[in-house]
Amino acid sequence: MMVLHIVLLGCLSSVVGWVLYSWYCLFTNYLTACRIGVPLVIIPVSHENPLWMIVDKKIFIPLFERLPFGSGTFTRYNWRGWEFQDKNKSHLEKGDIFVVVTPGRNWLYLCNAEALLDVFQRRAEFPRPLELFEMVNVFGPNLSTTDGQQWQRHRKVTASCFNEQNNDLVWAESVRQARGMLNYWVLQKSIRSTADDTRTLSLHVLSSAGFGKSYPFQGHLEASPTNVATSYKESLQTILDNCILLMVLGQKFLSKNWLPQRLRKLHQATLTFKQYMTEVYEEEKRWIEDGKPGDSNLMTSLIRASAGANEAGESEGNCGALTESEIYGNIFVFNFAGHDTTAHTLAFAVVILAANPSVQKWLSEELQYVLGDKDPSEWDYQAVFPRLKRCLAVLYETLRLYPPVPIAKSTGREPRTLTVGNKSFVIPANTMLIPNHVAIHTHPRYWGHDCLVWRPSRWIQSGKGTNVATKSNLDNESIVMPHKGSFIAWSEGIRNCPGKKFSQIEFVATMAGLFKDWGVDPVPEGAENLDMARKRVMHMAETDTGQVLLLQLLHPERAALAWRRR
Ligand code: HEM
Ligand SMILES: *[C@@H]1O[C@H](CO)[C@@H](O)[C@H](O)[C@H]1NC(C)=O
Ligand SMILES: *[C@@H]1O[C@H](CO)[C@@H](O)[C@H](O)[C@H]1NC(C)=O
Ligand SMILES: *[C@@H]1O[C@H](CO)[C@@H](O)[C@H](O)[C@H]1NC(C)=O
Ligand SMILES: CC(=O)N[C@H]1CO[C@H](CO)[C@@H](O)[C@@H]1O
Repeated sequence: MMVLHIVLLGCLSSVVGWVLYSWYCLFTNYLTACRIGVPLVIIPVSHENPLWMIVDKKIFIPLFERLPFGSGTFTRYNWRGWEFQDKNKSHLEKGDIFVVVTPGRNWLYLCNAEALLDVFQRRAEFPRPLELFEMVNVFGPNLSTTDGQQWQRHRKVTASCFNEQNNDLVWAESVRQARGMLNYWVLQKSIRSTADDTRTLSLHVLSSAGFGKSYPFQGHLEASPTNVATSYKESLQTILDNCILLMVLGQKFLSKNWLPQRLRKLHQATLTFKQYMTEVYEEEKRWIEDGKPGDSNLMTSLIRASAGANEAGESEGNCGALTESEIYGNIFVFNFAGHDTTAHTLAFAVVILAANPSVQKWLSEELQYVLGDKDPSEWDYQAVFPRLKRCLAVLYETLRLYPPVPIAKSTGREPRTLTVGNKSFVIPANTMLIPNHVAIHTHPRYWGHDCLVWRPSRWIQSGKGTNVATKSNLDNESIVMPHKGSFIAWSEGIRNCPGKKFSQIEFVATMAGLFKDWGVDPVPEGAENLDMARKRVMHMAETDTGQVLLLQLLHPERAALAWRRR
């Protein structure tokens, strides 16, 4: 009995100790934040607390929301991804800059185009907080987890991979995959696997343009576990789905064989994925050594550029090359950064288009005009891609309201001054600085009164003349670029997304493949008519969306879709 009491007492006192310590940290952070001179919001649990990350929105927040006094600061701000639900509200209430005080760090939210551009340009003063990206290091040091000089070396080599030859590959493969996906979709009366299938598409594009491995599209019901593509897809999927666990537990710990089945499966997935990359790497290297021309996929370019950097480095006396493990690291980052981002964006776009038939019509006008009766295999990247502006506008508009990638910066070790509007602020060291992309993408100052409406045509300028879509003024249309700094889905400045063009090409090619001759509608449920079904699907996109690792549809299978020929 005595022992039990002591154990209980021990547990209790450590919990009490932890709570007291949290409060103490919260209080000192509060004092620090007061000195900045901006509005404050105080929350009791840090956004970075790994245990909280696993349970916040899934369990606790809905529980608290149900309590009578429930809806307050805590339920509004104390979960990852609150920005999406909040839209422009907080910044319209509190101004362009405010701080969320947590027991961990202070989180400063920023929603001002000029100030954001300034932050993106001052890369050394506002570095990316590396801890958040530790997980990626499982596969070797990499672009995302390095900073300073290391990063420059990585970025130089990796930037050379995303070139026009590679873009050609991305285009051709995306068209092929999109046609494959369409062929699979049109055979079914009701498709619930839209998000799953766009994931397959994006994975296959990546594996082709990334490693030179091209697979035919495989629908949700066609996957077979023995297929190489499937095992690669599944291992990557498992890794991406369990990123947070992998980050919290670490690769070393996961290799213990007394762990539960699920964790051992995760470990197995990391091994399978690594093995797959090793095979591709060895194969590509042999090709290069044999002097075969090969194509310009990302892996080949990395190996080549790295060898090139090596020679150049030797003559200059510094070491510019990437090592083998660094190449793996970067390839994993490409997978990590390029897979779900485009997959989720495509899923959003298809579902939202299903709810907006007039936009589909508008798209197909352009597609018919530019592509005519040409066979998809003849669609030429150089000639066609720049002319598909409406397709690109759909991407921009989708990313505006549903930006998948959260961006985070920090002040690092020293306080920094930052000018927002006409006022200067001193931001203390070790403060998180969050460019609030959802807020700036929906701020009426930059986007007008219909800022919350999904309307791709806001991105198109139709030259002079009439608004009637005659042939001549389809050619005169161009993309209007918004106020600089008010659209940051790919981030901005020197550390923006190197896969920006890659994702644009993939998206536009997929739109072309899908919507030239076909259209999509939601399948009505029960007594619904088509119009009601469209409203329901749009409502789902607007409200049943949340941040898992990225922003995504939480239950895409709830929107059953059906394709029909125009
Ligand atoms: C719609 C699609 C995409 C969006 C919205 C997107 C967005 C972003 C954003 C916002 C960042 C910066 C994150 C930060 O600063 O914290 C980023 C980084 C990155 N993205 Fe993308 N991305 C997309 C697609 C891709 C694709 C297809 C690839 C590669 C094939 C890619 C590769 C990368 C890499 C390697 C980085 C890290 C760059 C660095 O650390 O310097 N992205 N992306
Ligand atoms: C954002 O701004 C618009 C336009 O001023 C407004 O109509 C809308 O309600 C705001 N959104 C939110 C979530 O407050
Ligand atoms: C801030 O600066 C702008 C132009 O630079 C000026 O029009 C405005 O009056 C200033 N606002 C304040 C509060 O000083
Ligand atoms: C389209 O552009 C061409 C040349 O730039 C111009 O001659 C023509 O008038 C424009 N048409 C319209 C409808 O704006
Ligand atoms: C977080 C981090 O920087 N991790 C590794 C990245 O790569 C360098 C070498 O390239 C390592 O020294 C870091 O530990």
